[in-house]
Amino acid sequence: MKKTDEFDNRVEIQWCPGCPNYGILNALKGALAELGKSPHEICLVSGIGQAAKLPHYLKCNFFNGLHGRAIPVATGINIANPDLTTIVVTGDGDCYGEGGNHFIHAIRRNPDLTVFVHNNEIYALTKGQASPTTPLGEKRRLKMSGVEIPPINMPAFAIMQDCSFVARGFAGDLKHLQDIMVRSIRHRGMSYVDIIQPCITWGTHPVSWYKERVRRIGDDHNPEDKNSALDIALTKDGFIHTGVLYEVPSGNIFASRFRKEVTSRPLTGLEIQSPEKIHELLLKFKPV
Ligand SMILES: Cc1ncc(C[n+]2csc(CCOP(=O)(O)OP(=O)(O)O)c2C)c(N)n1
Ligand SMILES: [Mg+2]
Repeated sequence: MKKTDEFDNRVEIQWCPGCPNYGILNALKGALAELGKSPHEICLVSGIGQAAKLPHYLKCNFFNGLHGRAIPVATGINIANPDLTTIVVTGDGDCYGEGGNHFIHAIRRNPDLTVFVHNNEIYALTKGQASPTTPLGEKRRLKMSGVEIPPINMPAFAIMQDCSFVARGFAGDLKHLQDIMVRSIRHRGMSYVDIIQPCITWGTHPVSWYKERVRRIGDDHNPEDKNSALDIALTKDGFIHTGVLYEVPSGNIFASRFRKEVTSRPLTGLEIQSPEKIHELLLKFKPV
């Protein structure tokens, strides 16, 4: 059995045939296998959307919660059990729109999480409405005269706010994406990868349009150089630059600060004082 097969889940996939999300799923399986991880060591967390369905298709622990709310749940999981590799899988709408507030403040808190954003520049699950990354002027059913406000550049924002790992990947360059995923999961502290994922049903451009414009960042870029990382993230030369934009050693992790203030050990390391009381409590939730 191949190491990646360990992560196969026998669930019927609901994405459109040919969706680049399949490639992202395979890259993630490849990255986890490359890191030597087993399914029980991973916890995937997601909200709502096409991207957020990914945890259903991978065999490991997962929590699928409310729209935009994956990051706070994942932060709690990381505090309770820091031994789990906790990965948030989210979309541009879920993470930058509904969950934007959580994302911004997670960067400041610095939990030990990896956040993969499938950025298809629209709300795909709900049939193509404009999201925070839809280009200016783009006409949509609910934006008949075109989107009138500019898209958010979240990688640039994250670099500016000192998120210690910021990268951009492309679902049409899977080997490169897998390498980025491996590096981001290895990184201690909050790591964030914006993944260009052309939507073949509701998107503005076909995959070929992106293939012509995606450029890997050259080896001469030093990811510790914040100004140069910002320069690349802000460049408007018609190309989409992929690779690790910014990577610096992470500061204080949220879970360790939390433990100093609240408890000396993670919840999974605490002894259960009265198991009978927990049993009593659980009985209250038993269906009648
Ligand atoms: C609180 C709330 N608001 C709105 C919705 C409807 N809704 C479901 S998915 C979605 C958009 C998802 O977009 P994105 O995160 O970009 O994922 P994609 O489907 O594009 O992968 C919306 C608006 C919802 N489920 N819950
Ligand atoms: Mg989307």
